[in-house]
Amino acid sequence: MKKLMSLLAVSLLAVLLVACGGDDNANEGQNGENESASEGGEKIIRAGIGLNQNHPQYKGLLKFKEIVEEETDGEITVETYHSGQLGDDRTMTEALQLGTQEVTVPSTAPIANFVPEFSVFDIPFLFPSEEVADEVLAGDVAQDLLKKLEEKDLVGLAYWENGFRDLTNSERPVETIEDFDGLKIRTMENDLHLAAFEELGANPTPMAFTELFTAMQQGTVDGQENPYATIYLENYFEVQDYVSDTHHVYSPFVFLMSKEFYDGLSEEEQQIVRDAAKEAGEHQIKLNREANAEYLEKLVDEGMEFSEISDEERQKMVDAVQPVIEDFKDDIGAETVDGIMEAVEQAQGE
Ligand code: TK8
Repeated sequence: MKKLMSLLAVSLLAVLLVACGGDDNANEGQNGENESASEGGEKIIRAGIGLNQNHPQYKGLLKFKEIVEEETDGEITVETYHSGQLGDDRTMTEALQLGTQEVTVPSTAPIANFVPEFSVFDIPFLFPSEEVADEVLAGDVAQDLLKKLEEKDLVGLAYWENGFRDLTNSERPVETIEDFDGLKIRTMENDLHLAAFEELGANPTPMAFTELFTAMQQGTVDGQENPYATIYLENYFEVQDYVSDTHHVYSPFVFLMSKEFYDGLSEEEQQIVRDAAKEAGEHQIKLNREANAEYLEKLVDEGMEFSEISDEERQKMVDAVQPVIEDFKDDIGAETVDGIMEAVEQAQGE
């Protein structure tokens, strides 16, 4: 019922936006009627993300725009929107399903609300390194997961990178598992994330990314977890005092396209957007890794206190969250969990 209500709300919002011309980019066809972006003449891709214009994710979107407009000689135009201008991850993903938006690039965690198997990437401490993550995401199990999106009117064109997630808070340094005790931590809207932070002793709250800064500013939550690039570029150092290198989850992004729009493209155009999403993803991942490497130092320069998690303490966290993996294995799908775990072992072994 809740899902139906939110879909109805999104549909009403979409109708209102288009009806009152809320966006001067509305796709007016020749006869002034609104039509889906891939019908009629010029095709328009409305590409929206939650992070701001300084983040490597937006630079990846600009790269996608550059490639697609060049390769199609302007037949396809890409409009880029950042900072949640078109809504939060779940709202934008629903807009793709409705055909009122064409591209968004959420973390895999909120995608799990549409395709539960994607929660496999939320298993804490799954990936030991970026290199192993690269290998596994390029492998059959992860690539097959993208195909499952089509059952939900979505096309997954490529994996991009959000990165290793680290904890910040405004209450105390977090160096041991005991330090999590009672901390009000915002998590992404994903049941596995929620359960994992409960096992660590925190008091987690699921929340859309667009509400996070205000919630920290008002003290509704004590802390959050995201890669250093997001923590720095979203200015979380203004409302958070402590940062710890928990590295508890590696989050991929998925470059999503509306299936309605994708199916309306010619075969050549479909290949162009696929290739562009992959090439722009390589560019985004390179920028993201450069950013994450330098931004911890900048966070300390901005006055945050950094706490390093020892191997011994991290092992206690790994042990504490093990029951969550068993609890969620059926929800995710045992075949997917076992397949990804085997892929990780294989990538580590090489
Ligand atoms: C941005 C989000 C963000 C994610 C989160 O739209 O929600 O904390 O890590 O990157 O997708």
